[in-house]
Amino acid sequence: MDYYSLKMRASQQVGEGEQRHEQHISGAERIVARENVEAVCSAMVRRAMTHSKGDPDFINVKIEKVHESDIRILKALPVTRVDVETWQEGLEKAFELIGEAVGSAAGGAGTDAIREFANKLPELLRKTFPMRGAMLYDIATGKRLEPDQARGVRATYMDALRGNVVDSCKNHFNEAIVLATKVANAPGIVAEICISDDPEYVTGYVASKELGYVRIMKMKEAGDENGGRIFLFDSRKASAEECIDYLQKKKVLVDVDGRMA
Ligand code: WAQ
Ligand code: MG
Repeated sequence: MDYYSLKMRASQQVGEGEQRHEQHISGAERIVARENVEAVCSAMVRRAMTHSKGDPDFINVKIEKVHESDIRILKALPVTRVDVETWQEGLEKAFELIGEAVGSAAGGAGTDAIREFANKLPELLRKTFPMRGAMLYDIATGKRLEPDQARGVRATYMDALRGNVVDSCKNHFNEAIVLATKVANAPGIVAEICISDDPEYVTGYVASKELGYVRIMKMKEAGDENGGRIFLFDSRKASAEECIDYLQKKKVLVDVDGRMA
């Protein structure tokens, strides 16, 4: 069977004079069967045209054929949830889980090294707030590996296997479980931490092959428009090029098997 990748991005011109620039409004991507290309395409255009962030001046839709033999099918990470009273508690829990994942990836590195890394996490996370993609952080050297640090690395070419065909309304969890599953299976990836940049969406997650997908129900204050992602990577396990190539180019369908909301 033939599949097609569809990608949409929409933007608007904002500001005056020299300040005038393009602002991102909406984006989406899917991998669907041939017979669904048209319907999914028009749903994407509708999503762009009705977005609360503004009326687009520019919409780009890219449709590419994907050979079935180039698609890797992955089983979705198992999902668990952690309920917390406050966002501060949630953030602390997330840092703790990431610290443990990094510690065990580093072959049970000394607790001091893990504590030192955990202390750096809040600052690293803040640095991701203005980025469109994720930070790729090497736990072996403490260095950032994104070729463009202002933009970050974006995971792309992924969708849910047997996903809802026309789904124009964004569901945070559904999109995140697909992305997190692709990322957790990337060469050298040890763990991921994510906070949405949607001001009203306070649930975030940490994920890895070992942890699975751990939803943390509050990770920021409601109304806060800051969010970001860090992909924690171990350069002793794979090369950065190999990892980035997989994240940006490899086509992945995630078998979500009843996990979708
Ligand atoms: N690749 C890499 N980084 C990305 C990508 C991508 N494809 N898409 C977004 N990011 C980065 C970017 O810096 C955003 O600012 C940040 O992640 C957050 O993205 O179980 O909605 O799309 O209910 O706002 C979590 C769901 C939802 C938790 C996360 O992220 C749950 C979400 P957003
Ligand atoms: Mg967002």
